[in-house]
Amino acid sequence: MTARPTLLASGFLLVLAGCGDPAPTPPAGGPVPESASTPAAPVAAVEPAANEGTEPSTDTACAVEIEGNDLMQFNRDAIAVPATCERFTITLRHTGQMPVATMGHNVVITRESDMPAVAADGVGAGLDAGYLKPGDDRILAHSDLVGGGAITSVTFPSAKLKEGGPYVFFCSFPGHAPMMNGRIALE
Ligand SMILES: [Cu+2]
Repeated sequence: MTARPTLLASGFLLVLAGCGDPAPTPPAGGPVPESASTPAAPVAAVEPAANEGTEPSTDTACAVEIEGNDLMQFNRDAIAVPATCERFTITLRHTGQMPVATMGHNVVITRESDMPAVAADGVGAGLDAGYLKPGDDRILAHSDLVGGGAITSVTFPSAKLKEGGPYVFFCSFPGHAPMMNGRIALE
């Protein structure tokens, strides 16, 4: 965190230095057009600073990471989506070791009232369909189904949670939804 102001400051100093050089040396001719482009430099400096966060996406306000394990558990029972986020990303990390066919996990978002039926239809859809019925419009968003050691993510418009809730996230692998679920809501 403290590195950002420092980098920004040093970038700003470089910009200042860049502005100073071409001005006293007009005979060069060539550098003058380049100096005209220097006002864009502060903008460019902002972008790397924003991406500079090498921290996991969990640090971002419009994203969250959730873990699923070999004990059929998520490590969260609620997800708050800031209303200021146009889009929201859920990253699912399967921290277990069991294969997708025996302990697969996904993250599926539906109305709370739709969860049992969507999960039941998912069982019928089978493993190859990620235990989700194709074209099921009750599914607002869902990730891939992954096995131990894998990571996947799903990004969706936050507006999907605006009306008609309460909403839940759950895993649609057969038998997992009753244990692996939680509330998800705009706040
Ligand atoms: Cu699961």
